[in-house]
Amino acid sequence: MKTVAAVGEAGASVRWRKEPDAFQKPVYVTRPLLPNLDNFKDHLSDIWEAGWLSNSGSKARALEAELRDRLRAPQVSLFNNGTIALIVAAQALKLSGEVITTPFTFPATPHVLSWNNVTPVFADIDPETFTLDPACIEPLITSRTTGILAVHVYGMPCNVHAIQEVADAYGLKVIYDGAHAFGSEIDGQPITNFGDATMLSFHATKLFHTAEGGALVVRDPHLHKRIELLKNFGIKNEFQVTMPGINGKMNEIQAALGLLTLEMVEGERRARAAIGAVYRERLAGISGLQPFELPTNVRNSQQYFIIRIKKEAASVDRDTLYERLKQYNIFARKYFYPLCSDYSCYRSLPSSNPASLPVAHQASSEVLSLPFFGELGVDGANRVCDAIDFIMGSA
Ligand code: T4K
Repeated sequence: MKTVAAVGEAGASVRWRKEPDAFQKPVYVTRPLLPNLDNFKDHLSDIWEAGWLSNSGSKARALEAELRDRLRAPQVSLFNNGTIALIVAAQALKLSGEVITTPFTFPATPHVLSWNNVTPVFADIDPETFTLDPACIEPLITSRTTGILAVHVYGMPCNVHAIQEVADAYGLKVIYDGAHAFGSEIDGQPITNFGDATMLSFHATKLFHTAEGGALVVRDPHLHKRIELLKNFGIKNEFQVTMPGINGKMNEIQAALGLLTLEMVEGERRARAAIGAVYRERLAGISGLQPFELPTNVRNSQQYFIIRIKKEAASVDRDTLYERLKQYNIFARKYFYPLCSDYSCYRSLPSSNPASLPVAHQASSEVLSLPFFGELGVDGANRVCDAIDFIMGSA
């Protein structure tokens, strides 16, 4: 640590503070779980021996069975990534016209609608949960509305009961983008139990991953059949193709990686919970800084650790903190800034008017995703806090 003079007001006594050392290697917002390489090689040997690399092979079937078990779901469809899974969900549910969604998300969410020739209609979010505000949905419903695409952002469950009520009242389909929500539960119920379909992402940046990958979980067996057809070109059998499907299949190498990372998930969840506890304790006293908290009836997916920096109360704003952390080799992320409604491809939509999305704009200007992965350890988390403390002047 270096000792430096703290910024003091004219005439005030100068405080001397220790500047924390920068990390030697870059610290990213996340790191993928990597199973023992020999164990992975064993799976590769099986795959080589079988000479079967894709198209619902034994590894993919085994992973599907494991996930059905874990998610307590009657059926799970694996995909090559979460975005294609969502595109297929929208196709399978025959969404058309307009679908109401959130602007506070990753680009994949509204893009999935565009790829289905559906216009995204952005509704504002709830100030506490940052998920689609059910009260903002109803005023946006028109004769063209066919569905709601809501996001369990950071694994925070949407208000599923209120959303279902609106959907039922207007005959709308509900799709949940649960890219961040693997392992989330509401009152002990798996998050995938709600809506018509839920997508999970198994991208390398997700706690449970298959390098690239994803899944759709639905409860209706007819819908499941349709999804299985759509993800395999619509092929019913060797001589019958019944619908214009796509190639959404997960391959055997992805599935083998998934079988191994699945065994590591609970340990990783515990390691992340310990890091979260350090962040919560150490950052609590910093003026203007609030950890984003989940309600007690929710099982945390442990996907991200988010802080909010309140401009009016903090000594530095979110953007300054984000930039200055880089000096310590810490690469936090602004998930999610900018809002999707501000992208050049969506800006001209009537629903993108910032005046109708005040909460989303506020959230997007305040959030910062901190490094959150088991390998960081409690010591690493403390060092991240030292840097934040120092930058924000409370050390
Ligand atoms: N819906 C929502 C709400 C989503 O958040 C996402 C994806 C999707 C849908 C689509 O699901 P997928 O089709 O991806 O299954 C990352 C992920 O690529 C993306 O999957 C994720 N959301 C998003 C929130 O995060 P970027 O653009 O931030 O990725 P990148 O490359 O900047 O990676 C972030 C950090 O992770 C890096 O700074 C370092 C670390 N990293 C990344 C990779 C790929 C590693 O350490 N190792 C790696 O292999 O989007």
